[in-house]
Amino acid sequence: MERQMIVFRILETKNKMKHKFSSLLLGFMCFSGTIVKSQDTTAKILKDTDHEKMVWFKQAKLGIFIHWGLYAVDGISESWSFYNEYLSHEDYLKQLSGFTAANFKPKEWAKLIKDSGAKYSVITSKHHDGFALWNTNYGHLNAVSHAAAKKDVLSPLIDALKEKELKVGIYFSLPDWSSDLYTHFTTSKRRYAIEQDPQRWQQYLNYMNGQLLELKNNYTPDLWWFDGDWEHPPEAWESTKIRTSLLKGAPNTIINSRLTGQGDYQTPEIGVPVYRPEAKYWELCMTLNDSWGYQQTDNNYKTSQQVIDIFVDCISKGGNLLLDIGPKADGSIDPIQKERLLELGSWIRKHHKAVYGTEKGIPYEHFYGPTTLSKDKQTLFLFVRDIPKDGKIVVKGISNTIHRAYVVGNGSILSQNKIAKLYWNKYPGISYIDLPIETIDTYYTVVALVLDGPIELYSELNGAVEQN
Ligand code: H79
Repeated sequence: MERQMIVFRILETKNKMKHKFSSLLLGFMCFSGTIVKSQDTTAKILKDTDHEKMVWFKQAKLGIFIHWGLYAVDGISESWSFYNEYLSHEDYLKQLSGFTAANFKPKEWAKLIKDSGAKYSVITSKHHDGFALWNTNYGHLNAVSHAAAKKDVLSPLIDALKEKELKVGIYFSLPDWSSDLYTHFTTSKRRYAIEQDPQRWQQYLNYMNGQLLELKNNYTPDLWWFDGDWEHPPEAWESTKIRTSLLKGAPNTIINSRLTGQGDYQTPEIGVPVYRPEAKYWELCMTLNDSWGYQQTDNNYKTSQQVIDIFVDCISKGGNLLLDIGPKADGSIDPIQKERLLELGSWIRKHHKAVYGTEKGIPYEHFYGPTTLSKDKQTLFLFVRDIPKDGKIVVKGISNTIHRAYVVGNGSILSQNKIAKLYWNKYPGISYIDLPIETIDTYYTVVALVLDGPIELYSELNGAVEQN
């Protein structure tokens, strides 16, 4: 009869192997056309990322993504509407006269973001359509020269975010479908191929890098969020050069994975990871409805419960959520979007101990739901979505003594009892923790288990007595 106490790390390794197998399976199914894998979950990231600089990002858990651009005027899809030829480029640009920013209140935006519980925000300085929100010296397609706003709208927003002590991320599209120097124009129109006209491509790179340097020098962002790298290989973008130049004098800046692998963290989009991603650092970007920018026809908003479901899923798997809002062209924000952010914020405030600075939780075999762990791994946070029908929640295979169980943000101490525990061996038994109905939260009730030391999970295949 061989019994072993297996520490957390070993179990994690097992899970990784399971995940590798499922990735393989998924890869095969993709190939056979059965499943379309969500974008970018396997995007490579650099191995030599400096862990020190990632600390704030790892602890932050929530960021707010802002998609603001011309597309908010008519409420059409950002850049893709003309790229996919739903309307002409000329008609797309007519939105310039409607981008007024007349009711743009950057301090209110920053307050809303702060109140959502986010620790950082990422703003579209320029989407694939090439429309720049700042006063760029490169080209005329920007909020100052051509749009009705006639002002730089990026600077005041970044100032307001910094004032609220929020970290600042800049979204920048590598492709610029409006630039004559760029290869792609629409889905059916290419301007040229790089190998036919390398000089023209070099001119594009100069233009793009010029804008990047402006952004770097003006705003010293904490994070760069690239997009659209799939249109060219790393050598064409010269992405290693871009990384080097952006980190020069600013080595603590974080870069997402969409710089053809020259990034620090993985960037899955929309697809909430079913399995815990392998990457040490990752962030799911997600819309509130089905659109990134403001679209008045899209009312398919996720409920607050659903937003919090996704958030809890991310943090329990050790990642961040980058939740998107799409302000209107006048700079106002739709009341539903505000409401979702505030509701999330008040839930996070109540449960902040179980959120910020925590680590990914334990496998579902031990608890029927998402969990997180305190940094010292001595407190396990259980996220209870529903109302347990017998007023009890169940935890299995935890070898530690549970010193205390309490409801986070409420304070009630909970009673517990253990079954199936034999005094003469190490099988830890099954703990039932009483969760009175009065303590149930609207979204997730969080129960903290204070342990006698760093968590130890019992994962012996057999139970207490090995019979056969
Ligand atoms: O800004 C929002 C979107 O406009 C942008 N990213 C978020 C944050 C976005 N761009 N593209 N996508 C999202 C999905 C694109 C998928 C495709 Fe493809 C690009 C399909 C075909 C080309 C990915 C890359 C799949 C194949 C190549």
